[in-house]
Amino acid sequence: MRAPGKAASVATMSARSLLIALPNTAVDVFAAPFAATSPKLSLVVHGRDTYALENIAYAFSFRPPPGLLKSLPNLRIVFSVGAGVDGFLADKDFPERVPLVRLVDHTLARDMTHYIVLQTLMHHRRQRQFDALQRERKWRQSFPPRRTEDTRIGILGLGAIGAMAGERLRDLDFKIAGWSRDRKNVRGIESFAGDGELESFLAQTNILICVLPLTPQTRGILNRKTLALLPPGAFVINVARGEHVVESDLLAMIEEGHIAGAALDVFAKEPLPETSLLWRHPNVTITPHVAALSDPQASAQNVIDGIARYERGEALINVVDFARGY
Ligand code: OXD
Repeated sequence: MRAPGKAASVATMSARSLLIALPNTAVDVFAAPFAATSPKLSLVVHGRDTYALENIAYAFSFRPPPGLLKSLPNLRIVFSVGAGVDGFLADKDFPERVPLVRLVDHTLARDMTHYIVLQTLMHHRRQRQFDALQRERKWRQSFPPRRTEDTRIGILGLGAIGAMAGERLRDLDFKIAGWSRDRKNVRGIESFAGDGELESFLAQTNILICVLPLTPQTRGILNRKTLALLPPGAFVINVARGEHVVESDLLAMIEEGHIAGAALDVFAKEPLPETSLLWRHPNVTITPHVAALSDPQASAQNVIDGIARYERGEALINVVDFARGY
């Protein structure tokens, strides 16, 4: 069998080829580390190389074209370039017999934490308001200070990223709580768990940070009903997926004054359409899905380590549980 495609070259075949299925702009940067660290692994690029479907043992992707993975009869492992795996779960034909390994990486959690701390402090220290005053050359010290000890930060999702961000913000003296599916034990972070505790978690949160995986249970979790549970003046930071937020509800609640504003790195539709009202809202900070970019070296190493484990007959780590969706 031959894969359809532009077929610019015929890659060297081997029964253990790694198929890279990424947008053209990302291929070179994510393929380069393999040549340096694992020169014997034969790489083929979907849409560029012609390859025999049966020769592909491993795949490396983020949002694979639907049905592509199913067409690979000897596929052994699928590796995600990034932390979020919703792009794979969206493929109804994902071959569930094949383990999907996600990226759990210190640099990713650290960079995400930088973004979260940055946006938290920008809001907490009213930096946007001072920026506006600077533009008008106005010296005004009258904004009432916010007391750090009285500011409660709530983190939706207490995995590797949520826990690291929570720990750093805890060390800055904020009061931190986290909400997750199962109860978590992180020093100095109050743990709320399950649907039954979402309401009390939200009711005490002044700055809400979303780092949840996108699953059918978490899609649209921030909507008019849940946002209304936040205390008046709450601020929302979303670094997870745009689909966690019902954008029109968030915008309406900012307009109504119940929500003070938001810092958003992810959107239901990306790139965010020019017509979106979010772009111009003075209380909304927008970044183009850059809170943390997967480090190509770390992502390639995750693949190389996973393949080595598999070939030594060892259990894989960070395998996605399809029932939970992460
Ligand atoms: C990720 C992302 O999930 O880049 O890694 O959004």
